[in-house]
Amino acid sequence: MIDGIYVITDEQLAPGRTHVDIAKSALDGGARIIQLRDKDSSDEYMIEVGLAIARLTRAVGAVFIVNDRLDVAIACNADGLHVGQGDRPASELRALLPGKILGVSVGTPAEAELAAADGADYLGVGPVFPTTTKKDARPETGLEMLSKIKMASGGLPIVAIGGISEANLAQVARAGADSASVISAVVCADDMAAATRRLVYIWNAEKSKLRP
Ligand code: TZP
Ligand code: MG
Repeated sequence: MIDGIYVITDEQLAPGRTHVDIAKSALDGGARIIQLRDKDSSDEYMIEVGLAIARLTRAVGAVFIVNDRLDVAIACNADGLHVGQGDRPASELRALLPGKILGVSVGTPAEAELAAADGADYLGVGPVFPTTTKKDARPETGLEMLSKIKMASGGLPIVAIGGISEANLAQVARAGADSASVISAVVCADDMAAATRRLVYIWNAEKSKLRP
C-alpha cells in the first residue's frame, strides 16, 4: 500500500495552488499516495480540505495521509497520519488510530527500530538530499543511511524524502526505498500532473529493472 510516488501538498511554496489543486493534479499524474501537510491553517480549513482530498483519493483507490494533525486525520477519516520525532509518540498514536496507517519520520537505525516496535506502518527517511522546502530539516541522511535504516526497519516500507527530483529519483529507487516522497518537484512544476507522470514513469522503470 505504501509504494511508488508519494506527493505532499504545500500551499506556501507556490502561492495560488491550493492543497486540493495539488492533490488533484498529483492523482491525475498517477501518484497513489497523497499527504496533506500544513503547519499553520485552522482546523476548520484543514478539515474542509481534508474531506475534499479524501473524496478524490477514494475515487481512484489512492491512500490519503494527514501530516501531524491527529484531530484532522480523524475528522476527515483519512487513511492515516504521519508524524515526526518531535510529535506525540508513535506508541500513543498507534492506540488512537486503530486500523489506520501510521507513518513515522526517522533519521537513524535506532529511531527506526523504536518506531517499528511502537507500531509504525511505514518509516519516512530524510532529507536524503539537500532541500530548502523544510526550514528546520535535519542534516542530510544520504542514501547510504537510507539503506541502513531499511535493514533496521523489520521489513516496514521506507519512504525517502527531501530534495528528490527527476534527476536523482532512480538512485533513490536503487537504494532500496519503497516509496519516494516529493513536495517541490511537483508543487513548483509548471504542469503538476505532467511532472508527477514523469516521476511515476521513472520510478516504475527503475523498479522494474530491479525486480528479479
Ligand atoms: N521532511 C524532510 S525533508 C522535507 C520534509 C517534509 C521536505 C521535502 O520537500 P522537497 O521539496 O521534496 O525537498
Ligand atoms: Mg511533524
